[in-house]
Amino acid sequence: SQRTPLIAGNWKLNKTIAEAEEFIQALLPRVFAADGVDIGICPPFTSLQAMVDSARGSAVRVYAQNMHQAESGAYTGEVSAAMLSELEVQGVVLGHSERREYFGETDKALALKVPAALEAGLEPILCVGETEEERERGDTERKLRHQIQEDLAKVPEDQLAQVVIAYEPIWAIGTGLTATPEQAQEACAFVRALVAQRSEEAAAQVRVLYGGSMKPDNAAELIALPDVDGGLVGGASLDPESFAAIVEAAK
Ligand code: G2H
Repeated sequence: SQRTPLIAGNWKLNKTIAEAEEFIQALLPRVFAADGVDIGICPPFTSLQAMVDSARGSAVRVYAQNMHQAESGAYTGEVSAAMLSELEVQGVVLGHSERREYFGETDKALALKVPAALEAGLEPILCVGETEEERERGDTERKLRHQIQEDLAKVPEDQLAQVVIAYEPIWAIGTGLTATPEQAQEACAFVRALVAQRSEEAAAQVRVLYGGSMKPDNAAELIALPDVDGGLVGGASLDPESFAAIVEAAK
């Protein structure tokens, strides 16, 4: 396709600055010649500056894992889009299922976060996905439709293509269970069709990633699917060798 695949490593609550430095020094020589694939790492806030500095001049881009929708104000513990953009990060993960589940992240907040990120020049990686219960009830499409419609409602049509959407079935996250290629393709195609309801042009350009126990041994098959444009990788992104192997699988 005309879409460049993106492999983004979501470190979650892992790695001190020293550990992040060790990782990036081991990763850079392994992805030196990674043509045709975009590479992202998503460290905790504390390592963002160090990773931006260490990755400068390389193919590796840095993403934050969350941000607040407000420009400033009395929101203890939060950071704004402008603060991230000042660090020269590429973008920000928004609406990860762990944030939705453990930190009360709502579609209402996401509807403000996604445009706030875009306005600050950040590339949002918006995560969507169904629970095991929802899949068993046959509610996968209903859930995806709800999340995509709500979370992207305030994004202007001409900016939709700049959003990356990560489809992450919650039952596959950190469980070792991976969606079958059929399930991943079906859901990612459905996500793209939802974007097409707003803009056909954006749907052709928007990158849809698969996330949920992506590993070096299943990555190639998933990334080769017609509507899967890369992966959001958790556990397997913590080790430079396995992360580089997934990048290699996306070439
Ligand atoms: C889903 C994924 C990364 P893992 O959370 O976002 O994690 O690959 O460990 O399932």
